[in-house]
Amino acid sequence: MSEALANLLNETRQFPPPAELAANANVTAGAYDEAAGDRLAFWERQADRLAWAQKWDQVLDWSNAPFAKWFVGGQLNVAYNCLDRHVEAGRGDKVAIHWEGEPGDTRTLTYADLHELTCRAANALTDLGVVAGDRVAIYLPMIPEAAVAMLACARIGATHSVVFGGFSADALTNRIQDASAKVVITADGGYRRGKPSALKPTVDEAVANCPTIEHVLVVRRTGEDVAWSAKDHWWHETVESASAEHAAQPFDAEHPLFILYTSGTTARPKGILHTTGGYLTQAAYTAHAVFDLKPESDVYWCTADIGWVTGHSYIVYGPLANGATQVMYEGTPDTPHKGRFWEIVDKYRVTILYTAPTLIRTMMKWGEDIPAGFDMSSLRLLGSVGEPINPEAWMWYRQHVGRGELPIVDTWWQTETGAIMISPLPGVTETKPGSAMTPLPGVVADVVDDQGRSVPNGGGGYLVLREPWPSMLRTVWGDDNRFLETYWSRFGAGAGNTGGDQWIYFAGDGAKKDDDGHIWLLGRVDDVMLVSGHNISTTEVESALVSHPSVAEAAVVGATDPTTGQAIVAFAIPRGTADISGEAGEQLIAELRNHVAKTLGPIAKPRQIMLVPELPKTRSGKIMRRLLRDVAENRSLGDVTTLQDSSVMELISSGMQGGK
Ligand code: 6R9
Repeated sequence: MSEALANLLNETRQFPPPAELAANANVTAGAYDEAAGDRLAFWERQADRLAWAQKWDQVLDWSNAPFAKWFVGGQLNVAYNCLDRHVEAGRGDKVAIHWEGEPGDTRTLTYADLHELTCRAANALTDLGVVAGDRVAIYLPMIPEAAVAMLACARIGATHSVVFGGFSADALTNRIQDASAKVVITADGGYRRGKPSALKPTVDEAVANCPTIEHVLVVRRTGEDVAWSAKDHWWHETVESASAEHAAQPFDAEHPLFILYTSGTTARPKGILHTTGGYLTQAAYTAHAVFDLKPESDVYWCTADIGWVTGHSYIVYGPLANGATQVMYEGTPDTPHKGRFWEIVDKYRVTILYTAPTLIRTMMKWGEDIPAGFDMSSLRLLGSVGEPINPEAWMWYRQHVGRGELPIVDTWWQTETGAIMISPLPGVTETKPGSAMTPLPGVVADVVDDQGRSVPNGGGGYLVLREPWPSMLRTVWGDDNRFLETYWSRFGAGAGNTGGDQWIYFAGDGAKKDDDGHIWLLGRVDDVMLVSGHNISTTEVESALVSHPSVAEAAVVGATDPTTGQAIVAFAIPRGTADISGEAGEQLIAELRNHVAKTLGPIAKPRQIMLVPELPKTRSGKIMRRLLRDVAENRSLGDVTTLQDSSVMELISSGMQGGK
C-alpha cells in the first residue's frame, strides 16, 4: 500500500455496544479466549446445538488437506434440526415465516405448517424417484415454497442447487448440466416491480437442452398461463396431496447438502459444494452469535434472495436451526413505493435487519425522509453483507435506520465459507464504520503480503484463512483441481514455494489491518488498480466519492492509460437532490475529482468521472466492475447474463458522452 494512501480509511469514529444488549448478549468476550484455547473443542460445543442421531468420533479429519471432513462418523438430518425438533419441543405453533408477497398478499407459516409442507414435499420428491445423492435444481421466486423445497431435499438427502430466479435460460441450463440434476422445482412466475414475471418459459427452454431432467415441479404463484409438457407436475396437485407423514432419516455429517454456483470473475461458474454437519453447525452458531438471535422475542428479517448464499445460510438454515421467527419478502424495495422495506419493518415489528450495502446506498439516494416516515422503534440490531460498506453508508444506516444508536454487524464471508467468518459480536465489539473488525471465535483469518507473510498492523495485502472451519466448501463440484488451484495454491503448503506446511485459504479479497489490528476489506483483488506504480483499491476511492454529500453510490475501475499504466475511471450516482444538468454536472465532476484528491491524495484523483443513473449489479448487489471496465476502455461488453437488470448497461453507455 503506497505512502500517499497510508491514511486512507483513517476512520476514527468508534461505537461501543448498547449497554443493554451487551448485558444480555448471547455471546460475550470470553468466547474468543475459549476458542483460542482449543478451537476444535469450541466447534464441538457448537455442534452440540444440533440434534445428532449419531455423535461423531473425530471433530476434524485434515489428513487429506485441503479436503476436510468435519464431525467424522456423525449423523444427522438437517430438516429434522430445522423443523421437527422445534415441533417436538412444543413450539409447533410458533411462527416460522411471516411471508409478504409483493402485491401485498401474506401468509403466516408456523413451524408445524412448515414441517407438514416439507414432509409432503419430501414424499412427493420420493414418489418422483428422487433418492439420496440425486441433485435437484430449484428456480423459484421468494415464496415459502423456496424454503420448503430446500428443506425437502435436505430431508431426503438430495443435494439442492438453487439458481437465481433472475438468471437466463443459458445460466440455468449450464447449472443443471454441470450437476446433472434430475428434477427442477420452479413456479409459473413471481411478482417483480408490480407485475408478474414469468419463470416457467425459461425452465422450458433450459429443460429442452437438459436430458437429465426427468420431472419439473411447478408452483402456481401468478396464475398466468404456462405451456405444459409430459415432464411437468403442479406442486399443488403433487405435493399437497402427498402424505404429511415422513420420518427424517439421518445422513452422514459429510453428506452433500447443496451446490451453489458462484461466478467470481471468470465466466465459467464454480459449483461450490457444502456438506451437512459442519455447515449446519456454523450456520446455526453464527446466527446465534452475530445476530444475537433470541427465538422467543426476535423478529428477524434478512432481505437477501434465496438464490444467494446469504439466503441459504441466513434465511433457511441458520435462523430455522435456531427456531427463529422471520420475515420473508417476495419483491423489490420500491414497489409500490420507496418505503416498502420500512413499512414491512413497522408492520411485523422487525427487531433484527440484515441487508446489503447496495440497498443502503440506494436508500441514501432516495433520501432519509422515507425511513423517517415509519415507526422502526422495534429494531435492535442491524447487519450488512455482500460488499465492503463505505463509512458514509454505515453512518447513514446507523443514523436513519438505527436511530443513531443501534449496533451494526458488518459480516464478511463468501459462498465458499458457507457462514459468517469476520464480523463484530454485537454485545462485545466497539465497531468502526466500514470495518468488519475481527474474525469470529473459532475462525483464524489474517492479512498477508504477496510472499504469504503476515503483515503488521497498519499494513495491507491479501485476506487469508489459516485454519479450516466447519462450514468450509469441500470442493468445486466435479473439479477438485479447480478447488485446489483457486483457493489453495496461492500461499502455504499448496503453493510449494512460499514456505510452511500449513494449508492457507486464499479468499481473493484485498484487506488491511488498521493500527489496532482490525480488518478492513478492500474489494476483490482483481479490482485493485495499479496507477503509476501505486496499488489503489477501488473500495477506497469509492468510499471517498460516497463521502461527498452529492454522491449516493460510486463504482471505480482501472482503465488502461498510456502514461500511468492504469487510470482511475469513476461512475457516480448523484443523490436525489443534486443538480447534474449541463454546467452544474461539469462543476460537480470537477468538485468530486478534487474531493477524492483531497481525501486520499493526488495519486487517487480520478482521470474521469461519469455521472450515471444506475450501476450494473449482480442479483446479490455486487457491482460488476468488469462491465464498467469494458465501457471505460471502449470495448464491447462481456457476458451480462448474471446482471440483475441488463438494460442498465445501455443506460450507462448512452448517457456517458461528454462525461469527462
Ligand atoms: C456472503 C457473500 C463473496 C464476496 C467476498 C467479498 C464480498 C461479502 C463482505 C464483502 C466486504 C463484507 N463481501 N461480504 N466484502 N465486506 N462484509 O457475499 O458471498 O456472493 O460469494 O461473495 O463478497 O468480496 O469475497 P458471495
